[in-house]
Amino acid sequence: MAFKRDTRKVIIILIIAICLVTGCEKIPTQMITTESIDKVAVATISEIEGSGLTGTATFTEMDEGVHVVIEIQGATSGLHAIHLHTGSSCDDIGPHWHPMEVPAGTSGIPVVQAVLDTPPIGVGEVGNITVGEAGMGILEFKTPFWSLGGDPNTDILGKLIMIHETGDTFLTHPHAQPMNMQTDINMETVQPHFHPPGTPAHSHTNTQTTIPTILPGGGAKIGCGLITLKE
Ligand SMILES: [Cu+2]
Repeated sequence: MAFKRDTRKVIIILIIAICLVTGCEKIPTQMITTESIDKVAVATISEIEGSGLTGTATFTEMDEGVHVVIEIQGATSGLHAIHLHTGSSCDDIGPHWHPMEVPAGTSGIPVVQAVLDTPPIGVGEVGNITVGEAGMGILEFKTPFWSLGGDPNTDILGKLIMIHETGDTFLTHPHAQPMNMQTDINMETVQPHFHPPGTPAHSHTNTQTTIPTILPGGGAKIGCGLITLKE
């Protein structure tokens, strides 16, 4: 009998302990589920014409804008321009996304550098990503100029994220005009350089035959991904 009573005591203590533990677990679970969950969009970036580039982009909507992480692999080291295009798929890229109708020839800065007081040249002019020797690059920033499903002038859902073979100057809008290789090779030096007094006259023509590290528009397109809401 004494043994049975002891066993009962142990069982009751066990039940109380389990209830206590379960109860403790329930409190934080309920707190988490009542918190608002961030809206997240993603894009899987695939190569264009055998470039070998792959990557992912994640866009998390927060109170003050969208937090962005873009990761690419298999690219040449150096700068690569990133834009948002308006096409329906990576087979139908379309022009740069410029909902604000920025007048052609406007100077400015890309989205990565822009803050509320200093808006970007266009909401589709994202910025340059830096790729290291291993062919990998990460660009992380937060912007108040984008939303996930908000105002059409800020909504990045359904846009195409485009990676280019060189960096972009982001100096004038628009950059979307097509450039053939001959134009690229013979184009003027695109990075402004300082002329101290007494500098002898010299040509600004870029005569190099390799692809420059930075071009207006970023040269050929090498990677593309469609931005969609994460389920
Ligand atoms: Cu582009």
